[in-house]
Amino acid sequence: MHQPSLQDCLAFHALQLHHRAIAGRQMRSLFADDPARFSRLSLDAAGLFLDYSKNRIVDETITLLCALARERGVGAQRERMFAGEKINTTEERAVLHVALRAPHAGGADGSEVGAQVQAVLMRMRDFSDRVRRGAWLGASGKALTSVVNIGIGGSFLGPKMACHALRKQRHPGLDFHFISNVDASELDALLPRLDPHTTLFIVASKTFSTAETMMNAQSARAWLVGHCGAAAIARHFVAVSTNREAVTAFGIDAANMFGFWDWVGGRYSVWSAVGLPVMLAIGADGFGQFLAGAHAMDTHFRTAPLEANMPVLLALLGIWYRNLFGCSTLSIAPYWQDLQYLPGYLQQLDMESNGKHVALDGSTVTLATAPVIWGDVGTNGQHAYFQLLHQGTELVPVDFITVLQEPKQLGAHHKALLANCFAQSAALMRGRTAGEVADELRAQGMAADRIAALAPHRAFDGNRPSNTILLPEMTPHALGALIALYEHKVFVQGVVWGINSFDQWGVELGKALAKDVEAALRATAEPAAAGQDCSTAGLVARARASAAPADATDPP
Ligand code: G6Q
Repeated sequence: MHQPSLQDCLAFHALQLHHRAIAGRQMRSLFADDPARFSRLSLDAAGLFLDYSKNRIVDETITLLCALARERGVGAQRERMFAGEKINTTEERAVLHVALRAPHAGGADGSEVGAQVQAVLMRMRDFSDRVRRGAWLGASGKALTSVVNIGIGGSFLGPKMACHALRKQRHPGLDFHFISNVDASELDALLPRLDPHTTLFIVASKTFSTAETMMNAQSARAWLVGHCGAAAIARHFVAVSTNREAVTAFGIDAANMFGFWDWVGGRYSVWSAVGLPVMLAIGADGFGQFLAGAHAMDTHFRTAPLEANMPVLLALLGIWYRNLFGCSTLSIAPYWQDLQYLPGYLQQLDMESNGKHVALDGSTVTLATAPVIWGDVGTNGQHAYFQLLHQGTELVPVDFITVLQEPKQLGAHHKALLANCFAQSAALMRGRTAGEVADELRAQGMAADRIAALAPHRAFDGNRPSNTILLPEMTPHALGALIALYEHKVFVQGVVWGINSFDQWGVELGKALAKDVEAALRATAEPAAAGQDCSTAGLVARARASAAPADATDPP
């Protein structure tokens, strides 16, 4: 299917002209001229509030951006996704994470998908209720108290982020751990702190073949069997996967496996059985609220006009900065400590989905696609990299995300947190002119020559854009809506860029090469360096020279 390149779109040309006309406008004066700017350039959806008034836009910008979305077929592609068409063309798969959160009465496409989803949810509910009530007993008859999720990438980032974000609503008798890295130090640090008689391992892997997960799962199994015997596996190991055969070959009974389907992409899978740790943490009803929040955002995304559609607006603003201003990164700044894993989660969601340079028809794209996504919680970032955001040579748009409701404990901190969040976006937008700096220093009695020397350093250009997203409370519903907001944002950008947001061939090459390198590292005889560049062969040789002799715990 050939689609004209983005650069050749009429709407894109119009945007380029518009950009030339308004890129120099100062947001400071746009605000001064228009007291209604905030109420016009903000909206509520699915319980979330978005303020996008601190962007370098005028009303016409939104009109032109929406025209671009129309010309690129965003509405039609959105319907194809909801209808379960195989829009992941390189893997010939449907993309139906929206069906995982569609209410009972059928899947998003009205087919048997909905019934399958509900059946797994019922089994998850039954299992998590039993664990939470202390009715699912370990092999020695004790209730379980520790949950260890072993998985990586999409089988790790979502559950970890959500369990942490909803930390205050977690079951008090269960603690949660997430093991992903093949680096032994993670597991090695955790296992001695666990009681094998009260630990549940969830091996989460869509394919059940991911090297890191399998190695960690084998080591965890050996540890459990060493303490409790092989029969204990049935009470202490469950699997989340699409690969029943591999799960049973590993030694986990299919009765203890929670399935999902190839139409759920790894980075879109927290709504599926991959969310089992989240359900264990907050209960089945809480997990239902998490799904309901996402569904509310799905409904908004599917029905709201583009001009008042939160994910569409976020996506188009991202395109405005990426393709017209040339911004190469987007910073995510949650002002809420429990959202500390959100930037990492969104990094995968966005960069693995839209970090592509090949269009759907196989041609090379002619304009930039996904920006680099990065960030950390506020206020920590303010005391570190925010310097560059305020005064550096890069224009870095920021998404500020915070929660309005004051926590029960240490409530006074919350106002300080909100104040910092709102002040940062104001400072980025407004800046401070050299004249204002000079006035201030003069009032402090500073000499004129010193003022002249200092003013350029202490002035801020401002005009640096940001969005602010407010959650009323940190509830499962609000978190579900927030994640779905970003999922659909990424989808819309992928459609505008004309790429496939749902494959990830870019991670394959490294995986394949790692197998050869690992074989060379493990070989007892000197490995032939055939096919390896001299750098890789040299590094392997150095590692072999310093390797300890294999011990009994090393896998063969
Ligand atoms: C996500 C990616 C990737 C994947 C991991 C784990 O969209 O495909 O992050 O989730 O590689 O894969 P498994 O779940 O198959 O172990």
